[in-house]
Amino acid sequence: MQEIIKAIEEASIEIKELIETGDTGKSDQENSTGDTQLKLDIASDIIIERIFKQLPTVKAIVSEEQEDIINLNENGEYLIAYDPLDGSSLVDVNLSVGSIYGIYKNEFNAKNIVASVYVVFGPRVEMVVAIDDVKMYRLKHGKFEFIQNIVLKQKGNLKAPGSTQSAWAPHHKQMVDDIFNDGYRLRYSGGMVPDLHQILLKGGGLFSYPGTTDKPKGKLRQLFEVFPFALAYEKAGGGAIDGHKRLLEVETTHIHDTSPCFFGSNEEIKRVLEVYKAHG
Ligand code: AHM
Ligand code: MG
Repeated sequence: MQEIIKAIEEASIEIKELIETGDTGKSDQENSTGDTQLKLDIASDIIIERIFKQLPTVKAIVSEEQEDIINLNENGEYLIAYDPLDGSSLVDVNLSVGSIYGIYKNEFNAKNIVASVYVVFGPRVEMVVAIDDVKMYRLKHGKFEFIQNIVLKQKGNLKAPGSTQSAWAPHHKQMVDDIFNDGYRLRYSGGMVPDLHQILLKGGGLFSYPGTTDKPKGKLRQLFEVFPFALAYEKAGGGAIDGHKRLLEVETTHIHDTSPCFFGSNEEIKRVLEVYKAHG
């Protein structure tokens, strides 16, 4: 596992340089979800793939930006699913973005996730590693230095409600409107890495990306985005659900499957379960 984390550090230093100096324009390619890829998506994907290909411990990799799994070493122990540059369309307006890595054993599915790592590229570069607990590191003078453990409070005060409001189910809209009249502040940038990082570091709240009328299974991808953050939130002492059950119990039938998702501290997650239970 340590060599995978070292490889992610190495990739992140290159991706930081790419973000700072690269072209933010569109490429002429689409990914498997039909999104037009930016040149930055493709370039960061190439960096990560090149670095992981050097590790004997990696059995296979799969990127959000590619259609299929790439098999590497038959005797490797780990499978890695990654989103090379989540929120890449925010780079041109200079908002924070991130990379997300889910590290699995045996098969790419929730019950086999053993670790996750995300890297926030903002005014600072920070890396968060969830294994048994959640540890944050910061890039200083070319090296990642341990800063702190991350532990969520039981109840927070931030809300980050994703997707298009006009497509929300009425009970979801009611929940977002109602239950947070309790001093909650809106903190949604449209980049899940910085949005979820903020909730983790500021002690708690709720991030939601629900199923909607146009996308009943939401937008965020299970293997690359949802399961890695589900592990981080659970290991930080909070929760991660699809509205009804733990995200880490959700089945995956295809590598690019998506899932509605809610990440938060325990009080907020309890409230989502109550609201969604009452509405089937
Ligand atoms: P991407 O993988 O194409 O960058 O999209 C993922 C991003 C997440 O970071 C963010 O939470 C979400 O899309 C925002 O979507 P929306 O604008 O619908 O709220
Ligand atoms: Mg993404």
